[in-house]
Formats: sequence, C-alpha cells, structure tokens
Amino acid sequence: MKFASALAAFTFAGQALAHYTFPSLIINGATQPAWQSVRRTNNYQSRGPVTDMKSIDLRCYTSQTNAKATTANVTAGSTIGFATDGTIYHPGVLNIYMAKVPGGTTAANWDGSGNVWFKVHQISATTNGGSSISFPSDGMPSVSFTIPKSTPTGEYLIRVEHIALHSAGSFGGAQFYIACGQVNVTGGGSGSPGPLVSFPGAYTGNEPGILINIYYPIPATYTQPGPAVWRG
Ligand SMILES: *[C@@H]1O[C@H](CO)[C@@H](O)[C@H](O)[C@H]1NC(C)=O
Ligand SMILES: *[C@@H]1O[C@H](CO)[C@@H](O)[C@H](O)[C@H]1NC(C)=O
Ligand SMILES: [Cu+2]
Repeated sequence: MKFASALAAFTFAGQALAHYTFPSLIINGATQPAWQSVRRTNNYQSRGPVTDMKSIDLRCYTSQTNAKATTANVTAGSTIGFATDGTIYHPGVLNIYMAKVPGGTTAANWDGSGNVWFKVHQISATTNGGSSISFPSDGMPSVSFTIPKSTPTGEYLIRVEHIALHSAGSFGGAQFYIACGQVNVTGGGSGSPGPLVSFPGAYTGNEPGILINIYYPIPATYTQPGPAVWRG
C-alpha cells in the first residue's frame, strides 16, 4: 500500500513535469520568446491536454486566456517551426494546420472559426506490419516545416497539435497538445490550399488513428488523423 501510493505520487509528479506546450514560433532559425507570436494557451501552467473533440479548445486552447499575440512576418517558401517548452514527451503523432484570415479582420482578432484549416505538415507513426510501432515526434524539442511558396500572401493562424496516444485505447483517451500562432505570409503565390476542415469538427474521436491501442496487439498499420497535407 505504502509502495503503491509512493509510486502513484511519483507517476503523477512525473507526468505534471513532463507535459509540454508549444509557446514559441521559430522564424529564420530564431526561437521567439514564449507566447510572443503564439497565443497563450489555457494550459500554460498545468500543461494538460484537450481530450474532448467537441470542445472549442480543440481549436486554439485559449477559452480561458482569450489570448492574442503579435503577428510575425514570414516569407512564403521559408522554414518555420514551433518550439516546445521542453520536449514532446508522449508517444503520438503531430499535425500542423494553417487557416487564412478572412478579409476585414486580422490574425490578432480572428477566432479561426469555420471550414478554413488546411494541413501543412505531419509526423505520423512508423509501422511494419505488426512487429513494431514507433513515434518519431516523441522526444522532439521542436518541429519545423516549409511554408509552400505558392501559399497566398496574407495573414494566417497556424495551429500545431501533438496527439499523445499512450492512453488512446478507450474513447476520449487521446491527449491533444495544441497551440495557435499568428503569421503574416509575404511574397506568396496563387495556390489554393486544401482540403479544408474545421476545429472542432475535423475529428470525432473514433478515427482509427485517435481511438487506438498502440501496445497490444501492435498495430500493423497507422492512419494519420485529418486530411492530406497541402504541399503547394
Ligand atoms: C512586419 O512587417 C511590417 C512591414 O514591413 C512591419 O511594419 C511590421 O512591424 C512587421 N512586424 C513585426 C512583428 O516585426
Ligand atoms: C504583412 O506584410 C505586409 C507586407 O510587408 C505589410 O504591409 C503588412 O503591414 C504586414 N501585416 C502585419 C500584420 O504585419
Ligand atoms: Cu501525460
């Protein structure tokens, strides 16, 4: 009993310390100060996840902070990224989405509602027919991708989600670590980003890549949640 409660306390403390947020954009190789161009998320202290696929917090996780940020300039075709406040800690998969700010508003003022989000990057799981599964995003301190050169010029929200799958074997067990940055894309092109999805809305929680036991039996394949990546 004594041992069990000590173990429980250790596990709890370990989880609280080891969770993660995505407080910084990385632009031209420079990591910005925390929460400068990323909207401060509800979990900036707790570092806890979103688990309800119907929650408004599945979008930007700012229902309590109502945070706005400073919109960063980025050039189409350049590499940008999100840095964590430590490392991504859990086995899981990662997606990055962008949404173009509609006319008449700004990235600083827009809520990201509607069928507006397209995927620009993903880091999936690696499987080999059932003998092993691995999660390349686990342990990464940051994640970067190239903004397609043909992305139309203008202001965007950019949303990262890491979907931790260690408890995902029952409905609602997957843990979403989310943040939204604000960027102003300059020098863009005439691409038509898509397919477009909404948050919440893109996921039900029943997707084979979200409701999944990653331990037993070892999955033979893995299906990344969300639409295909738009590559310009
Ligand atoms: C973005 O570029 C515009 C035009 O050059 C400039 O006025 C603005 O200050 C820049 N924003 C930031 C955050 O540096
Ligand atoms: C976005 O970039 C354009 C072109 O440099 C600039 O005129 C505009 O002020 C910028 N907007 C913001 C919000 O930085
Ligand atoms: Cu955890």
